Amino acid sequence: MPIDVDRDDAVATVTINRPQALNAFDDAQLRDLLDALRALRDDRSVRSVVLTGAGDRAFAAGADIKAMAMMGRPEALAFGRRGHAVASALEALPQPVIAAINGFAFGGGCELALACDLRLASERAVFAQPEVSLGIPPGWGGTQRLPRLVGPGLAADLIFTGRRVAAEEALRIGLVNAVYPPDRLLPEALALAGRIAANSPTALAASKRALTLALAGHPDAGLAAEVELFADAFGTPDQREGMAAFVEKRPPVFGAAGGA
Ligand code: CO8
Repeated sequence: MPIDVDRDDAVATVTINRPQALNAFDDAQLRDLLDALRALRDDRSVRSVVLTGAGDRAFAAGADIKAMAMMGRPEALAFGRRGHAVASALEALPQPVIAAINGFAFGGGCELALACDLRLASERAVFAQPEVSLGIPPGWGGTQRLPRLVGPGLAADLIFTGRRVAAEEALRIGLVNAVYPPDRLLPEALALAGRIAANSPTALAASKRALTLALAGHPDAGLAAEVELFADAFGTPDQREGMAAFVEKRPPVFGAAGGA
């Protein structure tokens, strides 16, 4: 399958599985990923998600250049919009998403990683937005999400030069949260996903929504939404259980998303 989904208790692992093309995305692959994300969104038993690439060379080497080479404007617009839909679906998932970047994250591959909530990298990971070397600008959100993560100056450097960023630099500039030896990457990503999954799914979804809004538009709108989302949590079973457990010095036991 071009996209594999595995489950381990409350953690889902989504694997981009086209290693013969270094997991580059054609339209079919994008559609499959979108379908997989929609299914995860509606599965309240999934509490965190890990996104990674098959094989040991690539997370995703971008959009499929061989397919793009044949496209005119209408096809490129549809393909660009599909990439946007996938990135937005990652961002809009109620569950936190961890990108486990095991190799090349180029172009659209880097842009999908940027749409995840957390990024863990293998020591072998390499990042780039090389689109300008192909005669196109970034098209799956890189111009918007990269400056928010690393700052506008560094984003301009990476996008205007297309240069490669090794894992060590990616950590230094805040492009990734942590770097691990290749064989530790997936276990560490799954362990982090498991720790996140132990928390209240309702509170995670509200936090994620508010964090997303923090980077959209003027901070006032995000702050106004944050206070509403914060207040909405009060009186829910998860809020009562989380706070009662603290007071009673025991681990909390949360229900499914929605606080049921
Ligand atoms: N598309 C299609 N096929 C690819 C891609 C790709 N992006 N990347 C690698 N492949 C294929 C190669 O063609 C090769 O296939 P084959 O064996 O059939 O020739 C196979 O994967 C292995 O690749 P290499 O032999 O090139 O492996 P190397 O180790 O020599 O090099 C690199 C690895 C450096 C990653 C190299 O493959 C490379 O530079 N790939 C292209 C990376 C790139 O430029 N990505 C950005 C693409 S543009 C983009 O993502 C824009 C997104 C927004 C689109 C908006 C649309 C409007």
